[in-house]
Amino acid sequence: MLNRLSPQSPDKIIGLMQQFRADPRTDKIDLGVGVYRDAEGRTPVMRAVKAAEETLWRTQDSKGYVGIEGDPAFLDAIRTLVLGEAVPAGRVAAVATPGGTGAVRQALELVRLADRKARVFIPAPSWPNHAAIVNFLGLGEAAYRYYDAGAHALDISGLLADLETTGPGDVVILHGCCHNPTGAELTPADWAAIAEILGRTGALPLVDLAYLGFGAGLEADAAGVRLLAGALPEMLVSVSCSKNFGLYRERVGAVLALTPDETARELVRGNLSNLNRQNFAFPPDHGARVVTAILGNAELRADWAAELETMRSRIETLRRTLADRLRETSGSDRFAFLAGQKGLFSLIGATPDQVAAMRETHGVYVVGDGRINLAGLSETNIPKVAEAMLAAGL
Ligand code: HCI
Repeated sequence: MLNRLSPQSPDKIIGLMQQFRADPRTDKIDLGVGVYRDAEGRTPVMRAVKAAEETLWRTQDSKGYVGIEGDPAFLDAIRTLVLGEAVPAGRVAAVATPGGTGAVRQALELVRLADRKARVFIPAPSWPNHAAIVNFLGLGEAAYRYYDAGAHALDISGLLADLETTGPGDVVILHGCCHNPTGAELTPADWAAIAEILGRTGALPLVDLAYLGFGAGLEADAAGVRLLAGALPEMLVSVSCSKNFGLYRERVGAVLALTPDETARELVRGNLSNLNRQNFAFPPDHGARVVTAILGNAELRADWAAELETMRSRIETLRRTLADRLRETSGSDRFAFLAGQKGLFSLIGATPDQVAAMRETHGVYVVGDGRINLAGLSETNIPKVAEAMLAAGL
């Protein structure tokens, strides 16, 4: 039986992570997988997480099952964190999922339950798992223009023109903030234009929110998804707590589904609940409980927000420092775009050969499409990264 399987191509980002680990060079630099790193190159457990875990360890007296949909207090906390007061709670169905990937998967399975022929519009480019999951589920895949690689900037006119072609059977994946892999952000005016088009065409937005707080700050990063929520009858949101709570391996995520009214909400909730039951029954609870404890306690919440802000501003500083270094060493302004983009990622415009040269000659690991994780930079390694980029011919 099992010999009938066909080989699968591994995820490029995870493959690169393994290749980096196997590289014996001590001066290697990892700009691959999207995890936050501090100045020492560590992905720390956040202070508020440690404090909440300590309390949880002391007070938790059972590891018995929670509900199929996850802890209602967690779902309430996530709904408020993401949507604020944009819509009444009675319009939102929610389930906890194993991480943001689990949330994207459950959201797209929900779409398939509603319409097996649904077509999913994915920004070009996007996080590779979007297309992978869409294809795995047998949904239709379509691309919309997002990024002008030559200009290193958002292609807003292309994006709006392509979304005009959507219709009621379509889903549009949008990155809530910190676009992966480009770092090119939508302005509030762009979000308003998108809301207007989707309101007219009837396409359903699926907002992937994996980096809330890493772009312009917690409130500003939620502005786009809140604007859509206020303008449209329906929306799906996949939420990840991996990066902004540093809870990667605990797998903390949720799907929020905005519906027109409470009757529709119950229908959607029942379907999301059934999908959880089919796929894994009870979602992971430890990390979700830590998030709930932090968001529900004023002191922990303030400390978490402060640490997140330190992480966010460190990424901004690294962006500026790399752009400055490249300006000095290349004598040109062609890398200025790095300073203005947001979140962990930018595309440096490298060809696959240039990516290979950076890795082989300098031990600088960049994803094959030329994506760098800015958080992998440090004051000390930036000169070497800039040198590797220019030596590779960028
Ligand atoms: C990323 O690097 O884009 C985010 C981390 C990730 C990568 C591949 C699968 C799941 C998550």
